[in-house]
Amino acid sequence: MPRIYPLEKIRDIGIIAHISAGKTTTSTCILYHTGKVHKIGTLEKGTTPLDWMVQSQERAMTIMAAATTTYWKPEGKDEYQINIIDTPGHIDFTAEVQRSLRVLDGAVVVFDGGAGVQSQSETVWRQADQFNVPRVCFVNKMDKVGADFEMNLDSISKRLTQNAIPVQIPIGAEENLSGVIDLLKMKALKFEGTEGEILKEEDVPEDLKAKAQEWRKKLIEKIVAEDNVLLEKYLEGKEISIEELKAGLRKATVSCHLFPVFWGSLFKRIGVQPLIDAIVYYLPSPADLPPIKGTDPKTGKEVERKPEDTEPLSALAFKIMTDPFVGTLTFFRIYSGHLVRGSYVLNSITGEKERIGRILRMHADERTDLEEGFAGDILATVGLKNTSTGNTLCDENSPIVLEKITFPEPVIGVKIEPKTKADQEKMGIALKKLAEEDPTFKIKSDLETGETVISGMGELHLEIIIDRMKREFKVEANVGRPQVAYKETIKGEAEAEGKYIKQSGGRGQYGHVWLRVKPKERGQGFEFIDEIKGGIIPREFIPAIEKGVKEAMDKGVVAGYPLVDMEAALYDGSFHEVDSSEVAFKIAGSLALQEAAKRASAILLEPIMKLEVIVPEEFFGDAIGDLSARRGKIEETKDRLNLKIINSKVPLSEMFGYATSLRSLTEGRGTFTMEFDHYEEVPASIAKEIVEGKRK
Ligand SMILES: Nc1nc2c(ncn2[C@@H]2O[C@H](COP(=O)(O)OP(=O)(O)OP(=O)(O)O)[C@@H](O)[C@H]2O)c(=O)[nH]1
Ligand SMILES: [Mg+2]
Repeated sequence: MPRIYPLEKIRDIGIIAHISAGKTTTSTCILYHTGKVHKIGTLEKGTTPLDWMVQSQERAMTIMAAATTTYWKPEGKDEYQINIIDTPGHIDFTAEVQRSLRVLDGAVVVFDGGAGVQSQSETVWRQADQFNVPRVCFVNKMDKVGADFEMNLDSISKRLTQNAIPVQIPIGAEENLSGVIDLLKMKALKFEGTEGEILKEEDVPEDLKAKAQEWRKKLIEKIVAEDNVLLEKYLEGKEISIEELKAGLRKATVSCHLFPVFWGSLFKRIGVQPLIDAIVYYLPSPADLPPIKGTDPKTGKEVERKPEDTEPLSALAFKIMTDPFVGTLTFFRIYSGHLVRGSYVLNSITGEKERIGRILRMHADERTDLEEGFAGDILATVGLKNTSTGNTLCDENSPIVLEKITFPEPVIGVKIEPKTKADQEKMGIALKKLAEEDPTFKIKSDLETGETVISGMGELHLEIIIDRMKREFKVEANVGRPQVAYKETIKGEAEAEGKYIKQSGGRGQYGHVWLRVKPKERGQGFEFIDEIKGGIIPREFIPAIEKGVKEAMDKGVVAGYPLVDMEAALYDGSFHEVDSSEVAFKIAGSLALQEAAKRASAILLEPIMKLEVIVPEEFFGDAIGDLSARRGKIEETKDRLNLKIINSKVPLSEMFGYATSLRSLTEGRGTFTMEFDHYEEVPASIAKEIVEGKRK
């Protein structure tokens, strides 16, 4: 069966933004106007099919990204297929944004028009930069008090890019917002009917003519500057048609040189249809992108796949989800080739073959079975046994490994303890399933103490995991207080010997090694270097030594936190013909590492968070004072209307309970967002308290 929509008529896009900017509302309005859903709902949170998780509905926020597909026919064009992923804004779920951006070709960045660029909009913008994802901007909530055209543009150009360019200007603002002016057509657009479904084109209002002309000129100048043919025409004073301008803007947007800006208010149902047109007009189709690069797992050489159905299959599994009804769902994006139901594909990371029993097109938590999938499709399948997030699925005759997805490390943990013996077993299974879904969720069980610590991106992240464990897996557990995921590292270089020798009658034990440790840069991880020459230690014992070293690193030497960012070189030692064993060398490796790390001035590291606090002016002093008491370093303060915005860096350990404290400090009017920034050395006096167990 051939494909229905040619590649040029497909869009794979994500909706990204700061928390609560209106991403899910944007997605829902798009689904409404394209006929995929039949009501927008009250716009109250928790009523859209996209936020289907109970945890989402209760907390009124998106937690998991939702994939859906819809169709749109712009005026005078054929119908297009738009695959949309609505992402969460809360930073605890940043992995959902990260993996979505990895497989999407374009994004709509939604802004809260009353607030300008907010901190997490900046974060997702940088994430999109990293993946080179073309974007259009949608400034929503232009009905809100303080919503202002210039303020928003100014904030975009200061915080994100100088290359954002309005393609519309709003008509009025705040409660007087009544539509937008299309600067290419030079027409006023009005949205009538209960859901804004009746789109009317009118003349540009007299009082906005000059402003519209001025911005049209800026828009045209930006577009022609990106295209030599258009530039020549422009300089010669020749007429450039709207179609030519659109084509020019499309090219510049696809190459991330320009970012078109649209305006509206979903609350007033203003601006949706032109935004859907913009997705089609300006964001890339899979055919606009360069071939995807990967490596041949056999030769390690770089290989490419063109986005065509006739190429060998290459697809990236970007998300795993446990569905109580169908089992494990694996979401994937097909980059090249096509996939038939019932066929086998190679997982080029595990080297195993997987059967594609079903091919599903997802609409949030609903699904439709398909017979085939094609290049450019975002689909799911069920029952894959051995495929995890970031694995490549491909044609076994033309294997390829696509670039993996990288995720941030957890910074916060809690101890959990099953309530009963029955819970204990179920808890193990539940945690394993949840960790398969979520690469930013980690489990650590200490065999000696029997303790389990789960760690993640923030308090909310762990709260959701524990809630899902209870509801979906029926596991009851006692949960400890959140604790910081400290790490340890070394500041200097040192050498140390590790000896494990027991030779008193019968077969003894003999392991003896010398290690040299050196610090590595932050984030560089661990490296084991084998410098043994001439069989001073036989080859077969070296992996055991490395294992011993790694086990010791996991336990740490300062306060029981894992050692990171260092190298350990094995450069000397000795062995005994009869008494040497893997076990003895493992213990020797572990002893040597512990001693070497202690000699190399081991220290504690703590996560430092980037914090943005917004408070009414009158609470500014108190908020600053409170941050200083929390060891915060203020980096910048700004004014917006009668609000103060404070940007700072604060250790995570000082931030527990901050929400409550800010609320009482500001009579409930302060807000904040926080995200992990980097690890830093814990000041000596505080490190001492942690080591002595005095600090909770
Ligand atoms: N005033 C006003 N409020 C709006 C508008 N659009 C959406 N909202 C409200 O903003 C809130 C957030 O909307 P959502 O669409 O859930 O935001 P989101 O970006 O998906 O939020 P997260 O997924 O939790 O990050 C809801 O209460 C909406 O009713 C608008 O145009 N004007
Ligand atoms: Mg949402």
